[in-house]
Amino acid sequence: MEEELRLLQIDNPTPAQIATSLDEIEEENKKRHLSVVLIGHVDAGKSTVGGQILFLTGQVDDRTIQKYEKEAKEKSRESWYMAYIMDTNEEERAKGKTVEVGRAAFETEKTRFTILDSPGHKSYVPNMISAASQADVGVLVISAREGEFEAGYKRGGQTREHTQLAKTFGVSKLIVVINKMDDPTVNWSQQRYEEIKKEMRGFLKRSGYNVSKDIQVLPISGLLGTNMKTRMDRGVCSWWEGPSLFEALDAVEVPPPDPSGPFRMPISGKYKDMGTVVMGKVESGTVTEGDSLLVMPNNTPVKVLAVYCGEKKVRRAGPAENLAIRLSGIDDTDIFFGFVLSSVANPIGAVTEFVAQLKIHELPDKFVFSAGYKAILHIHSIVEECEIAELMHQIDMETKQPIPKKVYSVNNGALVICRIQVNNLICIEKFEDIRQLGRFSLRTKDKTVAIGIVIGLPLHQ
Ligand SMILES: Nc1nc2c(ncn2[C@@H]2O[C@H](COP(=O)(O)OP(=O)(O)OP(=O)(O)O)[C@@H](O)[C@H]2O)c(=O)[nH]1
Ligand SMILES: *[C@@H]1O[C@H](CO)[C@@H](O)[C@H](O)[C@H]1NC(C)=O
Ligand SMILES: *[C@@H]1O[C@H](CO)[C@@H](O)[C@H](O)[C@H]1NC(C)=O
Ligand SMILES: [Mg+2]
Repeated sequence: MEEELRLLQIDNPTPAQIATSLDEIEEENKKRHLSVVLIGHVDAGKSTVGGQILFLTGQVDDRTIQKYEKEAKEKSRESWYMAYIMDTNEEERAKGKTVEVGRAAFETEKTRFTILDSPGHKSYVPNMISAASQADVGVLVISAREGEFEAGYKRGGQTREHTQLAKTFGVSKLIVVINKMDDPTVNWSQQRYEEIKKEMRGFLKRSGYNVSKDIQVLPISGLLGTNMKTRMDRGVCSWWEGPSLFEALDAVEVPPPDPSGPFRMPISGKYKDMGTVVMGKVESGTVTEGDSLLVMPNNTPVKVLAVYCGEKKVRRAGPAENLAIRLSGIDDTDIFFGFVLSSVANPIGAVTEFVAQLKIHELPDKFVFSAGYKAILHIHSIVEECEIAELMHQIDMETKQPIPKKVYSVNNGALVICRIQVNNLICIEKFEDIRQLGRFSLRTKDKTVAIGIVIGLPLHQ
């Protein structure tokens, strides 16, 4: 009976088999995916731009907008209703400031986008960095309103700090949107636009961007949605002949993720079900049913029995997919969160120390950052106690060059290179190799002390 069934399936594929082959076809035709982080000074309009994108792509209806208008008015924040689409918690709405990174998704002709709306306030810099280190492209939002550009751009303003941090944490392309062009102090003035553009281009060049290749500047109104989805209305602004924000985003060129890289999937969940099922997001490479892999750092050889992408069984899956993988060869009790499912030919290294570039954010009272400092390391799905073994040198934020003198301790705001040690073997990568496995935060008492990237690993372990 069973034999018969199997024969039947060859001639008449089951719905599951059809779905599997359709998935593979779909995989191949799929639009590229880009993550976009919105950065910039507090109140520049990041959440408004994010909310407007969702509105323009039909993801928020008029009734909801009216509800937000009413709620914003009740909180004496009339103009904040568009930002309310992204700022969803009570504190954010009451104060008109983003705290948590907001997420949203939309599509253009060639691209599926994930938007990460970061907070501009300086207290939340770690959240901004965490968003930036996940992004391919940055949209730097600048307010053209009288006094606001100046306030954001001066020392201590977040326009410069965010730009430099975005560059440090891997955002290689920037679209600079000069926002609030509709404001009565601006009235779509070309002179104001050019003034800001000139200043920004000089600064971006000094921060290490190639302004002709990596930077695009354009004027918008996030509040009114002007020059965002469709090109500029000539009745509103006669001098702008360039692209809209959506066009500019669609045209950004970034190297696609490499499906032929070494397979890496940090394990963030597991259960027992006809073998051991592990869950996680593929950060590099491709997995196919039947593959032999290693569970690291304990070097256990395993075999892939089945791959599930969401609810669907697939034969093969590549980078950025969230998967559940059924394995044979390992017991679920031998797997811990933070372990990495890895290729055999090119396995991920397991280390107890690494060299990092760190931005010190907020030290506990009366503490300085020096060798011997202890914190909790959070890197991909790993949570592990660590100690600073050595401060190597401090980096000048603007020039990105090491400061040529011995450093023993640093304070908040410093950018430093240091050596970090942990007690147990951990599997990580250099940030430049696989970003998501090479960026981390250091925390003490639930506060982010520093954010960093892995820049060096020991050669032999
Ligand atoms: N006139 C005008 N006002 C705008 C525009 N974009 C944003 N605003 C206003 O600027 C204020 C701040 O907007 P948000 O979107 O909350 O700014 P944000 O950059 O997200 O601020 P943080 O999350 O605190 O960093 C609100 O009052 C908005 O209505 C615009 O294009 N034109
Ligand atoms: C912008 O236009 C408004 C209304 O037309 C006017 O009241 C305001 O003075 C203008 N502002 C500038 C800077 O030209
Ligand atoms: C910037 O990019 C352009 C275009 O790719 C290139 O011709 C130019 O040499 C680059 N400039 C710098 C300073 O790298
Ligand atoms: Mg915001």
